[in-house]
Amino acid sequence: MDLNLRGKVAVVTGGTGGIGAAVMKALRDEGAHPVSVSNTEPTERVPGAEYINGDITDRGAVLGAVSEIKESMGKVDILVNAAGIEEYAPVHLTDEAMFRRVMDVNVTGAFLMIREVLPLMEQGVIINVASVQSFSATRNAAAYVTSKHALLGLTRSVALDYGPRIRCLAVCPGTVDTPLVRKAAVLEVGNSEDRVAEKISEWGRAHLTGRIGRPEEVGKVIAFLCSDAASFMTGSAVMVDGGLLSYIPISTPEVR
Ligand code: BMA
Repeated sequence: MDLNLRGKVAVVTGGTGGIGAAVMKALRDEGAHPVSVSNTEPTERVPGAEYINGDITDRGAVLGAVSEIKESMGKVDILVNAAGIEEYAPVHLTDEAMFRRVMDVNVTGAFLMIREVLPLMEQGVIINVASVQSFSATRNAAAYVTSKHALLGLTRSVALDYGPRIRCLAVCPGTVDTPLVRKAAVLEVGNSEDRVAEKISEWGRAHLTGRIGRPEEVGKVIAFLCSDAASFMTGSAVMVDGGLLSYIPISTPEVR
C-alpha cells in the first residue's frame, strides 16, 4: 500500500531509539520528512531525517524545538509522541521524584509537544504511543501504569477538541524489543546474555504471537494511522500487542 505521506512534516519525540526510531524510518519510507525531538543521541540516523536535541519535559526546550521546526519547515502535519521511560516500584516505594520523572516524560512531555505544535498544524494526525498498560497493569510499575492510562485521556481530549481538523489516536504496544524492555530484563535477571534471552522468550510466550514485537511492527502501524488510509480513525486506542490483552490467564476445564 502506498500511504502517500510525501511532503508531510512529521515530528517524532524520542525518535532516537526504540519505537520512536522505527516510526522515523517507517514515516521516511512513506515519503514523509521526519524530525526527532529528543534529549538522547540517535543510535542510528535515518537518512534524510533531522534530529533536534531537546528535553520535552522542559517548556523552554519544547518552544525552542518547535520554533526551529517552524522556521525550517513552516508547518507540522504529523506528531508522534513516542518518548517514554519506565521505572519500577509499587506505590509505597515510589517517591515523588520517581513519580514526577515518569509522569513528566510520558505525559507532560506529550502534552507540551501537542500544545506547542497545534498552532503549526492546520490539519493533521497526532499519535500518542501508549501501552497495553493503558488498560491493564504489571506489578511494580505504578508510575508508568498511571502515565500510560493518562495518555488515553489526553488522546481523547485532543481528538474531541480539535476534530475533525486533527485526528488523534493512542497506539498500545505489547512487549516490543526496545532498550526500555531490554533494560527491564537486565533489572530482573542481571547482565547474563543467556538469562536475558530466556526472559525475553518467556515474555514472548505470553503473547499469542509466541514472541515479543519488533519496533518496526509498531512503526508501520503508526505510519498507516498517520495516512489518509486511516481517515475514519480518531479518539481510539489501537492495540499492537501480539494478542497479549486478548486472553485471561485463568485455566478452564479441558474438553477432550
Ligand atoms: C510496556 C512496557 C514493557 C512491557 C509491556 C507489556 O508498556 O511496560 O516493559 O513488557 O508493556 O506489559
